[in-house]
Amino acid sequence: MVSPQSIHIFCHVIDNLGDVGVCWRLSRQFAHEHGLDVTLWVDDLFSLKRLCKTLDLSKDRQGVDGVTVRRWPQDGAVFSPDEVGDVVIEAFACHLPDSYVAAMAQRATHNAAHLVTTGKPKPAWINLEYLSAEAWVEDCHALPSPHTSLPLTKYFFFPGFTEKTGGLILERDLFARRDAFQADAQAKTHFFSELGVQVSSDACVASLFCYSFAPVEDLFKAMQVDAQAIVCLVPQGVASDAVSAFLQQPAIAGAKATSDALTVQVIPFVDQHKYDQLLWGCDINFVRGEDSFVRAQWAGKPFLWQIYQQEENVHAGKLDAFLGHYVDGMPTGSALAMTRFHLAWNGIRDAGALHDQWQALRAALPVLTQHGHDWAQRLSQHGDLASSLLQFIAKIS
Ligand code: TRH
Repeated sequence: MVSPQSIHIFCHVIDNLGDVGVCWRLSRQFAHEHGLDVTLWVDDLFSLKRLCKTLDLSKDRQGVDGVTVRRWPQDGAVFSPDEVGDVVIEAFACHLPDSYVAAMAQRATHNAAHLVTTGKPKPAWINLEYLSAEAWVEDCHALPSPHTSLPLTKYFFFPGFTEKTGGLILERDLFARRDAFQADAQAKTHFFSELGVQVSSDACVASLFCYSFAPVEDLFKAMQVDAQAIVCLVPQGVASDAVSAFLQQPAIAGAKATSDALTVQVIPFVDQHKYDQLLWGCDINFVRGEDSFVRAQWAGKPFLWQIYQQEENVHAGKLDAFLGHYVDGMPTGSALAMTRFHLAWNGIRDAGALHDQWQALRAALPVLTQHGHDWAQRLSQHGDLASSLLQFIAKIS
């Protein structure tokens, strides 16, 4: 068996930032921790630039943070067998260009005859799936799907929360960096002041990342009558209508207003590295989609998740499956508070009840804080997605 030297990841941005967020994080991890030659093919460089500020939008091909970032191949692009990656990851069933698949098949055919001379393995083809805590994921994880006409097999690889899945993206040094940051009051103050935020130590600090249709107005009303001062930090561009209605001014970085117990402040939309620090530095985090949802779990803090909505309410089952895992072992009152808030926040139950759910959640915060820390530790025992992928590839090669 020849170990893979190169990985090509293909990412089609459907909407928002989760697809490219996951691919960018994984690309860097393969390059930094596994020494692989990584190429990330993306069809929307603009979205990637929001997470990676140094990206040059004018370039079709560039090296960024140890990764070669390439614009999605143009129609009619032709590839030679040597140009394809030893590992090819098709993120979220994005459909690889036909000419690229043809080159993979050529490599596979050549390979049978020339393995010793070319020294390149048959390409391993992985479809990386979306994250879900539903039970069926374990049954579908790692299933093969042979190509109908070419000598290639694609494998379905599912991230997940159990040992029978591919695990979650987790960098080797993440917990060490998180712990150092959280233990260093000066680093925290410096980080926040760079964002233009001054927080007094007796305030509860929240970060808010959600979809525009989240019941933000109800949340702000609930926070306004909180017994403790709350500072809610909102990256620019998030829930702008509700935020500017509260602020009575455009929701741009630096804008800030206080009403009763609640201060809302707009902060810049930061890169992924700083976004991790934001999650580590806050007392509670509102997150959404897939990647911020996972990062909030690694932050080891209480978090509230707005799940990506799907047709026919499919997301309600996914939310339920996750909460089932998450609240397992929690004291009943805190588990109920966590579950009920999520149902209201996700519009599965009347959002008008958010005020009461917020009060209950606040009361449960000490328990949720301890639980968040323990959960992150426990989850990390399942191994990380990048390592699981490489182990799996070694097995199928
Ligand atoms: O943006 P999302 O909603 O993304 C997705 C996509 O919609 C996708 O199509 C869908 O299938 C998936 O959700 C479930 O949420 P997510 O996944 O959290 O991605 C946001 C990315 O933005 C994540 O990598 C974190 C990053 N981010 C920053 O880097 N800086 C910031 O300031 C903020 C707020 C986020």
